[in-house]
Amino acid sequence: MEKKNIQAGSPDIEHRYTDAKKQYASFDVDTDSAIRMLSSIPLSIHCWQGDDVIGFDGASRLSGGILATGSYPGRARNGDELRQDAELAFSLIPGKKRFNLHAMYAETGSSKVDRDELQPEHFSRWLAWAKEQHIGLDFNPSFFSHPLAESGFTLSSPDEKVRKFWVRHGIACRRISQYFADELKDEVVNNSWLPDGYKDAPADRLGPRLRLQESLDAMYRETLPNDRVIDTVESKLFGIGSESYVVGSHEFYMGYASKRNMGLCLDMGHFHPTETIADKISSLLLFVPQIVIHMSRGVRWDSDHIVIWSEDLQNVCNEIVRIKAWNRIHILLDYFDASMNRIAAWVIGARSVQKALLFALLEPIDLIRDYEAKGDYFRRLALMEEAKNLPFSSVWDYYCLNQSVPLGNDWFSQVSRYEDDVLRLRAN
Ligand code: RNT
Ligand code: ZN
Repeated sequence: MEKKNIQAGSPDIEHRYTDAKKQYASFDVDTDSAIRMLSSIPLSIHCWQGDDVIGFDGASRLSGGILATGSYPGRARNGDELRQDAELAFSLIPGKKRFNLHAMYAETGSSKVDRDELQPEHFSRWLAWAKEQHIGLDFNPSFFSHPLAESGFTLSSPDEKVRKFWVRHGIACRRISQYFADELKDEVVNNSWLPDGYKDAPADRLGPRLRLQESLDAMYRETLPNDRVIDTVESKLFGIGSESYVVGSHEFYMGYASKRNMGLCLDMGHFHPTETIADKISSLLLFVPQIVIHMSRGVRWDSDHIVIWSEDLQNVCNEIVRIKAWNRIHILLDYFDASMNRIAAWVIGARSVQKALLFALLEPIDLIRDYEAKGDYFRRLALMEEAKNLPFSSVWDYYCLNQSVPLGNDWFSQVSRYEDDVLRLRAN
């Protein structure tokens, strides 16, 4: 892939960086160490933005109460296309990257393999690619877009056969995650989200939750050989078709994860619209070993819009950075927009998260905390506001330059060229 010569304006960028460095230093902030830190924080990029969450196992539409709206041309239709698209996105995103797969992205060749029979070998191409790209992998069982999820219930189904099928799927996925972890000698987040719930008011809220608890216990019973697989469970408030009741609610999984000492996934779109997950992290870290954050953006509802550098995102990143529990918090993207170029969607979201993390790393937190400790609340607030006026963009540009990714909007033309040369030729 041809890269634009980003070195062209570099003397100016270095000059601006030197100035910025001085300004930040006057607030006791070390920009060099912020950049170093940022380049070491892994960001897990979700495969499903590339194909509108369809997968490769024959589903023609997305089910489970989530929705990718839009019909922009160029959706990836197989593993090779998805990998090729992701590679372009990687080249435009600074920092340390991982790739987050769903079970329905298995590559089973000409044989039809149902989800409860998936084996590590069905992901060998993904693994080989991850090795070649020097990236880590994360994984998810897929409890939707499948005939046995059509009733709206999977692990909590009243039908024992259905429950057992999905338990077997969950077990198969943990083993696939273990295979990735062993092969890559790296941690792998194995996150379970399921759509189970009722459209209308249920008469029995307890029964499905008891069944879900039992199924999860069966799914996680097997002790894996080491602790490289990070099992996490993801709650949700409502979905399309499960507006009145979701079995795996926040309380359900918060309780389950803390009781079973396993990880919890917080999706930014899965709470009441004015509720933010920023305030939850410090509490939950006291009770669960690992937290996964699904970076997403709800517009009026859990709409999974592309992540932008919003105040909400900034608050979450501030918390992550302030807490410094780097080995216990994992940052993953989760959104899907089919109304625009999907590679650009990846790049916009990932770069926004990187910006918010950098902004958090550049916060004059020591000074702010001193004011807080002294009860000097006007200085605390005033400094937080003043920090917004520091020359962030000079540090960001310098970081992009160091990471050999395009600066500013220099990446637009690469995406457009790829759209013309590759995406437009795909029949949708
Ligand atoms: C759905 C959850 C879940 C999915 C992905 C595809 O509301 O957020 O994380 O988006 O697993
Ligand atoms: Zn999610």
